[in-house]
Amino acid sequence: MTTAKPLRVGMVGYAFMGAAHSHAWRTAPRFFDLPLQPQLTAVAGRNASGVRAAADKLGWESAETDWRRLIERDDIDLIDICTPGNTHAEIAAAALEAGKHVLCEKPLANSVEEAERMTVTAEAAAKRGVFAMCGFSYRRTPALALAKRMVDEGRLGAIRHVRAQYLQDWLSDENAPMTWRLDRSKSGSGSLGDIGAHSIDAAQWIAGQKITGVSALLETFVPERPLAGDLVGLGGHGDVGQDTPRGAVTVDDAAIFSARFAGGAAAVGAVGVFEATRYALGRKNAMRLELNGTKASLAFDFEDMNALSFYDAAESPDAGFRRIFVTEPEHPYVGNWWPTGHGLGYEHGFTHQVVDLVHALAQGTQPEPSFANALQVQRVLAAVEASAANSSQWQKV
Ligand code: SOE
Repeated sequence: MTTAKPLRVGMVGYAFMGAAHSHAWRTAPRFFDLPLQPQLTAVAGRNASGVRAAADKLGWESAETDWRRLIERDDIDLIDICTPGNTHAEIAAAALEAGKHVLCEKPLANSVEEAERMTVTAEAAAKRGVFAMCGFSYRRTPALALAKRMVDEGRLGAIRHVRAQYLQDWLSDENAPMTWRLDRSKSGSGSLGDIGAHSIDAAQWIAGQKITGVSALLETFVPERPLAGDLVGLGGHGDVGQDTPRGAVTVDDAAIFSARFAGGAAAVGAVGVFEATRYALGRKNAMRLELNGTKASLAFDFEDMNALSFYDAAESPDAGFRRIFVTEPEHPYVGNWWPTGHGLGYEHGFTHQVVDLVHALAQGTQPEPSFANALQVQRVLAAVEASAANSSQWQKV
């Protein structure tokens, strides 16, 4: 039995992200020694039977049909926001003002203006010891955390190129149904904010440099989609016929941009290319990142997420890229799991996110990525949209 003080969590939303977060809250204290003991106190969702069933399935002690109840309850210390982007700003502000910590899914908001307000609120709350963090969970994939460590140790030298792709294919079928992810009023943008945001955050974090300007294009390949119930938001194909009514897709299907970076130790910043799409047939969740430095290169593909490819120019040139199997106990997060070679999965990133968040909260320090970090990503998203709307003209961030 742990003697750690409880951290009582209230989660809003219970679909794909809600399930991933629930798993993380349940699992983190079983594999990591945590200074606070997470408790799955309550989950909120609008549909009474749906949220009750989710509470039972995902392990929550109680269910509420209005997120405001979570804020009112004095047995909740942290609000975990797993809902579409259009709801983030209101929920986060209410929680922080009520003295509750916040974990908010990415992208932080649906506009820079909202993200700015959220950041102001979060920075004021932090002065009172109440903290907010944004859920860019890929930072906690061991291979990407190792990449960050290697860049910080100077093993790549100065970073010249950043090559980032996030490729999925679940929209390739033009009869895949409409989902909230394709409705700008709910999601803010399409591939760009949903998956491109992960690439932007990971690239900047690992390279230790910030994007200063972009030239972009966006495309929507399928402008209308069948309105045929999709619960998880990832397309599941229902019964779609010629008569099925169709709804307008109001977001980008694909986003492509080039970027300049600055900051860090390098005199000349890196240049980058980014691509995010849900139409890359055969690529299911290929979140790829390659960095070329003056001394070495690193490459990662989430479809082979336990590995990192490393080329060191100091080794013999014909050694080529070597594969680091990121399953050794000295690799980030890995030592708390299985014996060498057994590998981790998608859900572990969320568990590690909880671990890092809980440690920061116990120490009274700002967890990262902060809302300010996520606001900066939001500014890049906005610059990409502005450039694309203006014939790819260079747009400063
Ligand atoms: C859906 O496109 C999605 O689940 C994103 O919303 C997640 O953030 C990413 O991890 C995988 O793809």
